Amino acid sequence: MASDCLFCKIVAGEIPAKKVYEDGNLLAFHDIDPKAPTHVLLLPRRHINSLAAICSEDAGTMAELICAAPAIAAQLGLTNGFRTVINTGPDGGQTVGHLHLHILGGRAMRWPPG
Ligand code: D5M
Repeated sequence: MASDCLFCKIVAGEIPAKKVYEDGNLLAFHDIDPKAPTHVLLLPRRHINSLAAICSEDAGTMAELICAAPAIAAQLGLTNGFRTVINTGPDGGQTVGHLHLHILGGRAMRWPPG
């Protein structure tokens, strides 16, 4: 756990979140500032700063993350599709330094993103 990490504090139960999925390695909860009717964040419990920080040892975790996303989207009723986003670094729009996958749905998404 990174002591100054918001999402590590959510993982530890120190900050509340509306959880939608959890297993031994992953946690998903509703985004506090949703950008779509459904907006969930899926993350590894273990602290990884960002996609730019992953290494080969994280391959299994990343596979679990990607595999869990469609199952969570289905659980949330996103039968007509969904958007997944990983913001990385300042120019990528990352504001919380704990790797997370956004799952957005419930409306048609536009392209390109802003
Ligand atoms: O996404 C970080 C996201 O984290 C952003 O959409 C808001 C969300 N957020 C921030 N604080 C909380 C809490 N406490 N609960 C739930 N969601 C939260 P990024 O890609 O880093 O910009």
